[in-house]
Amino acid sequence: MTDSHASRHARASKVIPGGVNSPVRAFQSVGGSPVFIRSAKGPRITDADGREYIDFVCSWGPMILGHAHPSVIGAVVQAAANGTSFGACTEAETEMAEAIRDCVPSVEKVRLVCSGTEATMSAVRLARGYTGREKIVKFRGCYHGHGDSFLIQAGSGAMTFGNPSSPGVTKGSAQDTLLAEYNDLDSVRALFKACGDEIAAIIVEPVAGNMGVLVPEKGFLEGLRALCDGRNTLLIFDEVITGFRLGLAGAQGYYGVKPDLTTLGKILGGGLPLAAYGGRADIMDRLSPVGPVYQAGTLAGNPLATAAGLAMLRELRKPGFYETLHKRAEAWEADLRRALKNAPIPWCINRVGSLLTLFFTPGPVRDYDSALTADTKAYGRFFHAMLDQGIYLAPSQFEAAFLSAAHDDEVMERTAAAVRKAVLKL
Ligand code: HOZ
Repeated sequence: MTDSHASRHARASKVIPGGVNSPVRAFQSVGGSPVFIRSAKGPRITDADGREYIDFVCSWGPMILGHAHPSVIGAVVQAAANGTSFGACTEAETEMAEAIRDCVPSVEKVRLVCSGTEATMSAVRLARGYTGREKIVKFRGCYHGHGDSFLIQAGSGAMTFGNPSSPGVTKGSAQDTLLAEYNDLDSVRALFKACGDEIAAIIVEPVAGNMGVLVPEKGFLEGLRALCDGRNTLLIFDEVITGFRLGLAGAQGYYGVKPDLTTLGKILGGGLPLAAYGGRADIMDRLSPVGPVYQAGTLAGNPLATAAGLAMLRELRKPGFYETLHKRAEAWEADLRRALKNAPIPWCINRVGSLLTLFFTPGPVRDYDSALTADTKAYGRFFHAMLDQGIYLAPSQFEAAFLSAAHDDEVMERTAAAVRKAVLKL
């Protein structure tokens, strides 16, 4: 099994840097060769050798219904038969924008784009255009895609590979990104004290999902809101992960804090490339062609992606969807805690809704520095012990595990049994 993946990876590496189209797919921090996937259905993925795994990566979040859900696939097939791209307006885009406005409390108007990175880059440009200011505040360990402004002390792959700040980002970009500590309002207050009238926006993952899952402490998000209010600084919630994951209203509904702008992606496109940024109408109307801030895209609002996303949202809007998913996630955490009881090394679990990270450190993990105390070597051993038993986890300590509605009792029992055995390899 490993040999064939190794040879596929060797072949890929001759033509693709590192053999991967996104660094988080490489197994560099856990060792071994990345698994090449052939197909997926429900909670399972099948590799190129025909071996099945229970999947807790779920394409890094989008597959909240499980893979190849019939409603989503049906919608894509039907849309494809009508043409794959027009570069012109469709009614489905309006339907999608209305659905987002109806679900997400802060959104009055919304623009569809193709990726989370595009959404965050565009939201920051808009915030700068709206406020006439240049600096943004981001939190160490938060990841907002690979736009220049965000690759400074970034989480996810940047953190996994130990290069949280990327070469290629100009000094100009770097100096306009101010760094604060997640869950530490004083660190934000200090930045406002130093240069508050230059700050266009604070951007934050309301639940950090890219240094592992970190829970916002009581008052943190409310405090950010209060700091922005009355200062001509916009609050941007990057809900690319949490949007439609913690509920239809995302983290802003879950915690009851309304940002000025919100970025969405992942679940929004049902597994196809669709993302969005939206917010107050007076801000969004600064966008071209109404206002002067430019942003565009040939494939923005693509008919296949929009059809997939609309089909996904129809399923999520069915009564009881999130209650059921969150109950299952509670049981998942309880299972894990039981299975890890006799682990020979310290661990802790952070979970919000169906997002969870098991950290190999005593914890609590509440910011970037405490996340970095995790034993990444132990995670690597755990990861491989699980993979050997047919459970596919993120190949990095600093990522979230995602649960889908397709993860049923049988799958959860198999997972708990695998954890009990993996613990012996720690
Ligand atoms: N947010 C995802 C990982 N934390 C991004 C996936 C990717 O970079 O490929």
